[in-house]
Amino acid sequence: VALLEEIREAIEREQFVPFYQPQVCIRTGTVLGFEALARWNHPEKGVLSAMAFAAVFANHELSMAFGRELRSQIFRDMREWTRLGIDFVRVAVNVSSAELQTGSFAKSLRTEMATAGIDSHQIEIEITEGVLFEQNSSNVRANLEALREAGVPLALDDFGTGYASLTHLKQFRVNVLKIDQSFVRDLESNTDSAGIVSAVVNLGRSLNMSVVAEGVETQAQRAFLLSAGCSLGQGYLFAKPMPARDVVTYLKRET
Ligand code: G
Ligand code: G
Ligand code: MN
Ligand code: NA
Repeated sequence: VALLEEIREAIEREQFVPFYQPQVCIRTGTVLGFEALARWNHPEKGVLSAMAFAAVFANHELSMAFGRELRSQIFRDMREWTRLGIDFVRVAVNVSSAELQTGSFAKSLRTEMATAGIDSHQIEIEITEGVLFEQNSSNVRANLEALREAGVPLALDDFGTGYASLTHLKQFRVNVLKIDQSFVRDLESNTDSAGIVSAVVNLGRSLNMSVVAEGVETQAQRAFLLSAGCSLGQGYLFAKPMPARDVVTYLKRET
């Protein structure tokens, strides 16, 4: 309860900020987009990652307030990049299960986007497999359906670690599969992981979905992914998540 109270205050004080991690073309290194990852700019403890405030994602009311506040900053950053003439393609935004279970989520998101002047093709909603099995699944379904109708792409995070079946991929019309970093991590030492990665890449290709490999840290992993036909990668090999002010310099260095 003390932590939730602290988080509530931190939202009001705008202590939560988005960091951005590039998603790149594995072959050429071209930046095609970013994933926004929340960080807590804690006045005493410094910059904290999501583990320190995961409690927020289990609380429906706080989760909505948190998401709204974070997206307002993300959309502001995106507008600024556009103003500077930067082609960033799109930003993937993580959405919690609590948000998707809230009936008003899709409508609220569309209002935020309209207010900020953000088009549906400029963002992507990232959800974890577990979301597809939530208790309040009728709200989840309705929200995902409304977002699909609005043209907002859907990415399935941590793919392969949960229970999502091929039927779910079809039913929820997932656009992007993100291969969990646990499979990428031991690509070189574990033939099962290598097999799983190859299979997911082929699955994505057959179903006309993009596939993003997460947690790419070494050139050897990159080479394997390239030979497996995986087109997109994200990980420390390319760049760590960075604050908005570093994105512009990073993109200038890239070109
Ligand atoms: O960057 P980090 O290791 O802290 O991220 C861990 C996890 O926290 C991510 O995989 C993601 O699921 C979650 N996360 C990070 N930022 C956000 C956010 O803004 N909203 C939601 N719902 N989850 C986030
Ligand atoms: O949303 P998701 O759970 O996928 O969040 C990804 C998490 O993984 C973030 O916390 C991010 O900081 C972290 N991350 C991103 N790239 C790498 C990487 O190359 N190696 C490791 N170990 N973690 C990474
Ligand atoms: Mn994610
Ligand atoms: Na992930």
